[in-house]
Amino acid sequence: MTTVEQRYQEAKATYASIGVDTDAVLKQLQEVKISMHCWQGDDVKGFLNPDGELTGGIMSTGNYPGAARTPDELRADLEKAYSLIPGKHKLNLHAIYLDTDETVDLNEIEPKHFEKWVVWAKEQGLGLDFNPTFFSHPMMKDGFTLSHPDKEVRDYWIEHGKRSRRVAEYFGKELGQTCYTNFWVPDGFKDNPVDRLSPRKRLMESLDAIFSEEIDEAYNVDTVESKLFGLGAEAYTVGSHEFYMGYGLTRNKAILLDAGHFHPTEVISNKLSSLSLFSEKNLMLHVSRPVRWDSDHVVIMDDELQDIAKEIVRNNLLDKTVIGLDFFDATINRVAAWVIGTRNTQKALLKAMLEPTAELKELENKFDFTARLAYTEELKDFPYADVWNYFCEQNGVPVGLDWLKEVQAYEKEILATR
Ligand code: RNT
Ligand code: ZN
Repeated sequence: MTTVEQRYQEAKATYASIGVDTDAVLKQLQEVKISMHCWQGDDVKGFLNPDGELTGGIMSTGNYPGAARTPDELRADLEKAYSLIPGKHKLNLHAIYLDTDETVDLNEIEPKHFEKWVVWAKEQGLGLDFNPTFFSHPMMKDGFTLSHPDKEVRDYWIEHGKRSRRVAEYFGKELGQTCYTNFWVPDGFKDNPVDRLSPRKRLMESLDAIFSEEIDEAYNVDTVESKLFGLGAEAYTVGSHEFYMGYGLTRNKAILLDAGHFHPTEVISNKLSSLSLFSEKNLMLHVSRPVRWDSDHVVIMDDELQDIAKEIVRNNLLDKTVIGLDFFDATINRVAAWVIGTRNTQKALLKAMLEPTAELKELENKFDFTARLAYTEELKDFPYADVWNYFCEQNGVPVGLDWLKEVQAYEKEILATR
């Protein structure tokens, strides 16, 4: 027996003493797919513009060496990251990550421009999710895309949205897994608008036009992502939370909550239960970490990450929630960023699964708040890390910090030569 297994056996007994079956928990964790985002690998630049400038709507900071410059480099980096993450997952692609020798604009993309990604995903046993790209493009005029007052601008982006859904349908068909296609639109004003209504009406109509094409939901499910404010759109974002909650619920679209898109003390963990009652569709998350004005720091094991995981697990929402990641830090090794954020998300789910939820709910129903507090506090010291390490060992990925050595070697051998 390895030390890791020995420690697992002890942890198993400890958890059994409070009625938790760790073997069953590990089976459950094995089933959870995380939709890991491609854009951490190259600071959201993509391959549409050769110089990969971020020209509006989104920004990443930092210049750590080794960013992927081509689809092949990005895939190599992704393979490295996935090899250090337990389980089988999905990759979340953005339209600007097309892989083709043709010069195509966003309103011209077709499934064939993403064929290499599909071939690779099949090889790797990965599913694919998708995102139309409504930023970093000359047709984003005055900070607006789908809600721009000029119809020509809106039509350009409507066409991009329609084509994106066809790419997603192709992913779903080819890979035999539903592709979740997320619509995030940065449109907004830096300063206080006079008319808050018209841009929202235009956004609503543009989205309706995009979604007018029927696509089998076995292949593609659309999700809509809100935001409170962005860089250069501090006063007003067209696609606010209320906008997309209304839109999603009336159009039967999935609602995506990004952990970094709300007021500084507002949390998405407290929203999942309510939304799950009213949304017929699955919920989708962008697990992220807000820091002051930024919404996209690497996910760490903070209270909100654990609360998100608890809400999903305690309310039996694992089958109703698509867990995506969204962060991009260009000041650290990008493969490490993926590994840290993805493993943390899985670890938080594991911690939540290792709770005797039924017993805790019973205490609460008896209004025994003393025992509830005693349990939830003591549980924090239970040996979840021994269960996690065993999960990693069982999945053939490095235990504890060992993954870092592999990333450092990869940096020396590959990333440093870029
Ligand atoms: C930006 C949104 C959005 C993007 C990706 C790249 O604030 O969170 O999800 O991060 O589309
Ligand atoms: Zn997001």
